[in-house]
Amino acid sequence: MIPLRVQPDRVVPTVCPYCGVGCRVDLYVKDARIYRVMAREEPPNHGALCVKGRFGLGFLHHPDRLKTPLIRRRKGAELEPVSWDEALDFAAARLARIADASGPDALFFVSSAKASNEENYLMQKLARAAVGTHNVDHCARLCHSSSTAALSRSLGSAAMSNTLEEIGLSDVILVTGSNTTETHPVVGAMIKKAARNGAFLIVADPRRIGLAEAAHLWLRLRPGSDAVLFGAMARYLVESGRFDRAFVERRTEGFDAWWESVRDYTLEFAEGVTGVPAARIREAAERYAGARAAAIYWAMGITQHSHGTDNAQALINLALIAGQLGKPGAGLNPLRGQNNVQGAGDMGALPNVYPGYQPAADRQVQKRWKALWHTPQPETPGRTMTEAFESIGAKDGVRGVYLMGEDPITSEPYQDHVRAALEKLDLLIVQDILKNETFPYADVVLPAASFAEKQGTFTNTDRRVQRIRPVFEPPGEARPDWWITAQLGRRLAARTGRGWTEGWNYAGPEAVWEEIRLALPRMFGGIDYARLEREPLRWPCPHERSPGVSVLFTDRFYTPSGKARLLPAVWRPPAERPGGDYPLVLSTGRVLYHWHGGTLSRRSDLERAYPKMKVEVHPADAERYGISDGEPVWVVSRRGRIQATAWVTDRTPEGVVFAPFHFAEQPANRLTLDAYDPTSKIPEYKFAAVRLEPAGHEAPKPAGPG
Ligand SMILES: Nc1nc2c(c(=O)[nH]1)N[C@H]1C(S)=C(S)[C@@H](COP(=O)(O)OP(=O)(O)OC[C@H]3O[C@@H](n4cnc5c(=O)[nH]c(N)nc54)[C@H](O)[C@@H]3O)O[C@H]1N2
Ligand SMILES: Nc1nc2c(c(=O)[nH]1)N[C@H]1C(S)=C(S)[C@@H](COP(=O)(O)OP(=O)(O)OC[C@H]3O[C@@H](n4cnc5c(=O)[nH]c(N)nc54)[C@H](O)[C@@H]3O)O[C@H]1N2
Ligand code: SF4
Ligand SMILES: [Mo]
Repeated sequence: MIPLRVQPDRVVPTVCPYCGVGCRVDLYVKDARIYRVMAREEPPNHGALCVKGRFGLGFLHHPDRLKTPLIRRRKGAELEPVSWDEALDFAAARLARIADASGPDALFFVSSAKASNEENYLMQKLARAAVGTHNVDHCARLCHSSSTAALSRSLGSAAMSNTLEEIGLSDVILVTGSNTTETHPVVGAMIKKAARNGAFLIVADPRRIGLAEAAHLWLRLRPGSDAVLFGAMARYLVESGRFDRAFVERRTEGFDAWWESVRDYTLEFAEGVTGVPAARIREAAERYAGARAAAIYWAMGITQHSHGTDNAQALINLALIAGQLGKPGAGLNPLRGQNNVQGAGDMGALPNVYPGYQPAADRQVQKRWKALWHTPQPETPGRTMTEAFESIGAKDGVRGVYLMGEDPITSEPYQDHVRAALEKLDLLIVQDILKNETFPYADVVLPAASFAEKQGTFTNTDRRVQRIRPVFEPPGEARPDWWITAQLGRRLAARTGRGWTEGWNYAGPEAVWEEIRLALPRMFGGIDYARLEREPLRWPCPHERSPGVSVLFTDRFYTPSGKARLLPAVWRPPAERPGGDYPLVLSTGRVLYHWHGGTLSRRSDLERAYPKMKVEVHPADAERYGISDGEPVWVVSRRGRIQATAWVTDRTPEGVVFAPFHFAEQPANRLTLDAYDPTSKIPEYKFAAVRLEPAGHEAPKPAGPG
């Protein structure tokens, strides 16, 4: 510990690397170590930070940082340290060998929402230009893919329609499926403040989360029943004449088919399915539609279901029916999770779109990218990440995976399946800053520089592009992701004959950004590094004098017709229902102090603040199954079991067990199932059938099929 009075060697302004709020921070550095993190007095955080930004950066100096390139020459051999040249040659040769033998679609590229815009751009360029496949994706597949699927088809743009600065302008705020005070804490605090200052706060969440305590109206719906809840609200508004008729007539299409889909969703029907009293659903609808400006914020409670796209669609339909779009303080606002998940999508790290969300299957679009990259383009869209993992081992399946900043062992559902799949791969490249849980499966390890060791840009949840800056040198031989991917790009371009090795000679991230600007002038034409040095800018920002657009859709939607599409959103039950030996519902998610599989947060001071995995069990269920508060308990599903400490609390509703997925030794994803939403391919992380058994007496029955 360095005392607080110490004189820093330097103070570096940058961006917190954890969540999509994108808080701006000053890092105080002494002897190449960060000893203090201070919030900057500017948007988006205005002097506020959460514990992760403040105390969570210890991972930068952890002994598990990767410092040397490693290769495994044969399956079964040990990983051995090699030079960069040897590692890159080896990786490129192995990638090319698979592409030659089985075609470019036998390779899959996982980009990273923790890496910069420039790095995501290069990863998808590698797949499309140097290899010749659209097989590229990132963690949004596991996250907001349901929101983006529904928003793009309905509105023509999937980003937040409004901005965090507008929270104070809303007179009603509806938050659903977002544990905001723990997962976007600075936004959670802004929403609480707005509620104290007169905004009416509606929270729809099964758990008594922090915002439920602060809400004026809490709708404690049953997990998985959202499409009925929001469908019934919209239906009631139309039926009672409280909807925005002018908005619906002028700015939307598809009313009739939508109306047909919610015909049965009366308030009474909704009460039966959701468990929320009809009068409360009615009040929520009236408040929301009656507001001058009402905003909806949502996250994983909506999206991570086998019917996540319908859930998100139900929210969109509600906003359109109530005319709560295209004005300050209103809007549809998916809170994006990772620091640069917005950017990873913007940069086209997705199998169905190029950068700027240009459709990958469109011949005209392909032609434009061919001209920019001087390389023929693959014609058919690629696989999603979840489909790619499912395909491993199958005849036409994926044989080689290049992972940048992603840890599938802890983050994908049904861990036993993921392990088996990774073992079947002919090639796994892991490019990461730390030894994560997937590291042992790697055939090539490429040590990356962290956010504090490189230049680049991140785009936060409200479309704000912000610069990061190097604080110190990367450890050992670690190099920035952009450098590594460009090195592989040049080698692959030479080997695969997909020409144009010059397209990989970048002087640095700024040169990559200039290529992005050139390709996407309407989104980023006005954003350059020099301007970003003075001010963060929001896209769309088409020219040098544009300050960037805050409120989207003020006069038109980004669909071909300019109108928003109301689309049917039908409720379907979850894939696996509780009953028999598995009578309870498992819901997985997050706690304030930890991050995903724990790779970052558990290698920092946060580990001391929250050292033990706790599962929330309702008192009635605890009584029924003989579970005591603070005692160990087995959580058992059809796929496996884990042991954790029981937290007996009515935070979680009766019949529902909540487990965080941050503890790799007790992986919640050993329990989850691989059921996916048919449109977005997102896994059903928020609903699986489990049972509880007190631990310590006897080992539970082994989990088997059925
Ligand atoms: N501390 C911390 N913060 C994070 C992260 C982290 O790992 N740790 N990860 C980041 C990332 S990538 C993301 S995507 C975000 C996620 O942010 P959140 O989505 O807020 O995180 P979850 O814990 O998954 O919370 C989901 C919420 O949905 C509720 N829920 C569960 N089932 C249902 C349902 O059927 N309907 C409704 N309406 N609600 C339901 C849960 O009770 C919970 O309140 O957080 C980001 N911020
Ligand atoms: N059961 C369950 N599972 C879930 C979820 C859930 O709610 N429940 N949520 C899902 C969601 S929303 C998400 S977003 C995913 C998250 O899943 P992942 O994206 O796999 O999770 P992270 O731990 O954030 O992994 C990021 C990796 O990036 C590395 N990294 C950090 N910075 C850099 C960098 O600059 N360069 C490189 N190369 N690597 C870097 C970290 O060391 C880490 O290994 O989990 C999903 N899984
Ligand atoms: S709210 Fe998000 S961006 Fe801000 S300090 Fe916390 S983790 Fe970092
Ligand atoms: Mo996420």
